[in-house]
Amino acid sequence: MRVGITKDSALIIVDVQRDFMPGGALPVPSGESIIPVINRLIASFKEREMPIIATRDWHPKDHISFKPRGPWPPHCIQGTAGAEFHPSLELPERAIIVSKGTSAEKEAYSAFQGTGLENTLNKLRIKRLFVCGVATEYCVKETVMDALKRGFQTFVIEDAIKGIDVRGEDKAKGEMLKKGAVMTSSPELAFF
Ligand code: VGL
Ligand code: ZN
Repeated sequence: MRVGITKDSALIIVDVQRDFMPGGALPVPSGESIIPVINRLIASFKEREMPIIATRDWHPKDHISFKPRGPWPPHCIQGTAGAEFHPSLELPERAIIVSKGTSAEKEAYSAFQGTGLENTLNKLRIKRLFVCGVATEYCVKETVMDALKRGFQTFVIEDAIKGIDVRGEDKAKGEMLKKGAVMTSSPELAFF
C-alpha cells in the first residue's frame, strides 16, 4: 500500500546484528539482503531529520533463552562481536539505540519490553512507525504487535524484513495484518 511518511514518523530497525546474519550464531538465511534497502531508508529519514531507532538483542551470557533453559544457542551477548550491529549497516551517529533482553531471567522479543521505547516515542510526538529488520517471526512481529497495542500507526516494510522461513514469515505477516499493521514496501513510501 502507498504510504506517506509524515513528520510524526520514526524508522525502527530491528536487530540488524552480526549474530542474526549469515556467519553469526543465529542466522536469518540471506539476512544481509535487506541491508541495502535499510540503508536507503536510513538515508531518507536522516535527510529529513526524522528519528531513526535501532534495536539490538543485548543478552547477558546466562540468558534464559539460551539452551538448555531456552530454545536458542547463545547469541547477541553484551559486548561481544556477535552483538554488534552488522558492519554494512549505515547507522547515523544520532540513531537512538534500544537494547532489549538485558535481564537474565526474562525473554524480550519486543523492543517495547522493558526498554522505555514508548516513552521515548511519546516525547518525540511520534505517531507512525515504519518497521524493518529481523527476524520477521520473532522480534519484528512482537515489536509490531506491541506498537499496535500502544496505539501507534504501524507500517511494515516488506522488502526490508527477513524471517527464518517462508511459512513462518507468512504466518507472522497474517498475525500482524489481523491486528491492524499495514504492509508496505520501500518503493511505495512517499516522503512529505
Ligand atoms: C530474535 C530469537 C532470539 C530476533 C532474538 O531478533 O528475532 N530471535 N532472540
Ligand atoms: Zn535473543
